[in-house]
Amino acid sequence: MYTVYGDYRSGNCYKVKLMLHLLGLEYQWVAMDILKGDTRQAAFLEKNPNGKIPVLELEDGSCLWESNAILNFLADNSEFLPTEPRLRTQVLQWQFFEQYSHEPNVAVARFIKLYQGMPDDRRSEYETCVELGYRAFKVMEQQLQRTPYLVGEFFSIADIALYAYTHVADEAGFDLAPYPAIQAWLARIAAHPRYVGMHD
Ligand SMILES: N[C@@H](CCC(=O)N[C@@H](CS)C(=O)NCC(=O)O)C(=O)O
Repeated sequence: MYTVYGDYRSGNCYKVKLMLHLLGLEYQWVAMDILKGDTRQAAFLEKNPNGKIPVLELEDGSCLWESNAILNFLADNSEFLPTEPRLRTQVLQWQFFEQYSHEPNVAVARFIKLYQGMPDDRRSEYETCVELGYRAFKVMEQQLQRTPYLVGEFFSIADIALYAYTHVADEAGFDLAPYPAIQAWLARIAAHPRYVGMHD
């Protein structure tokens, strides 16, 4: 059985939880609190020297970290990860986009607003994150106007990676009303029979 070290409020951790549910895999969840410094403890740094969650621990005790890498591991040989090279590369393309253009803006804006209560010394950084976050949503909207999922016709780990923080973008202060294709896509993912919510 897998063990996930994670925080229920974290979108990066939620990616792993959603993937495990969609695949119907059993796991145990070890709750971590980043605000209390759990990820800085020596025992945890043995699992991820970078001191970040999520971490997926396998039965033999080996650990995998970086949320999108974990998604690729779990989705191997499943319907959520195509084998055809061009499609598989498009999945990676969206996952790299998520880590470089989306998550550093949407998740950081959410952290500053929701976790930190918008301290004055981070307000200008927050505003930059919001501007760049909307830029990322525009890119997603353009794709989702054309195809039901980010990589064509099927639900993949590209969608899981980008769903995680997009579906809680309102908590970061974003308004997705001008992005109808993103809203329809969010509803499509949430309608999956094995879907699990972030706080379920
Ligand atoms: N690129 C990493 C980001 C992981 C990350 O930033 N995790 C946050 C929680 S969402 C964390 O562990 N923060 C604790 C810290 O940086 O001390 C991934 O996708 O897994």
